[in-house]
Amino acid sequence: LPLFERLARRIVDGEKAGMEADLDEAMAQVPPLQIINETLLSGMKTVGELFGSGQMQLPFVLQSAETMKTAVAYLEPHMEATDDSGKGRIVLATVKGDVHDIGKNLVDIILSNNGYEVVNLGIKQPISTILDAAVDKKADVIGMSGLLVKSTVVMKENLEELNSRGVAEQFPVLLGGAALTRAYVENDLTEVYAGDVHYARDAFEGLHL
Ligand code: B1M
Repeated sequence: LPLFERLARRIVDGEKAGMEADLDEAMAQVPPLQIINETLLSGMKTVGELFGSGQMQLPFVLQSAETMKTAVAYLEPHMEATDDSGKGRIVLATVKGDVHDIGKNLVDIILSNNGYEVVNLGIKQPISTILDAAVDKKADVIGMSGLLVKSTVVMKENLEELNSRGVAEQFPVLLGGAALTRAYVENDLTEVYAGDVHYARDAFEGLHL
């Protein structure tokens, strides 16, 4: 297969052996972020489709996810970072009950490389932990990620909890993840939350916001 198709195929097949050489070759042609966005994410998209249609079983999805993480970790030191720092601080987490973290970690990488301080709490984080960290670290923004449909409900509950704790005005919230839609966030969740709440389709929109 040609290089970029081969790299996407590696994500689908969960095939790490020899991947670094392919990534080096790809980086000689295009920037690392472009490799992630155009090649590796298209591999993950295929994985999602195969899994969703029952053609791929969970252990193989996990292998693909591990391969994706290895590739991103290899590319990250080669990404261009901006000189400016101290633009602001975000506490970032995958919500309670949800283990998906590849997208959240991409958001972390992109924000960190663009002058923001990211406090990445990891996966399955209850709102109490997220809020404690936001207060403790004096965060400017709370970011929540979730990929399961049930996570969209958790996000709504989380916003209600922030409201009832009286911190909505203090913490604007950024939300992202495959199960969310812009309409749900902008119509339903802005109704619920007394502070600012925004939807980011991808890590770059998150950065822009
Ligand atoms: Co899961 N999984 N999974 N999975 N998995 C999905 C989400 C699913 C859509 C697959 C499918 O059925 N087609 C489906 C959810 C269906 C639903 O809820 N209706 C699903 C399921 C069902 C499950 C399990 C329940 C399976 C099971 O156990 N039977 C289980 C859930 C366990 C749990 O969470 N409690 C499960 C487990 C797993 C693995 C562990 C095997 C693995 C995750 C490994 C990991 O993350 N460490 C996994 C994977 C890899 C996927 C798919 C295939 C790919 C997800 C991914 O990494 N995409 C996924 C299919 C899909 O999403 N279509 C699927 C790449 C990533 C870069 O995209 O995270 O969307 P994403 O991030 C994007 C944007 O959304 C945005 O930026 C990123 C791009 O720039 N973004 C933000 C994300 N967060 C943001 C936050 C922001 C801003 C932007 O600001 C704060």
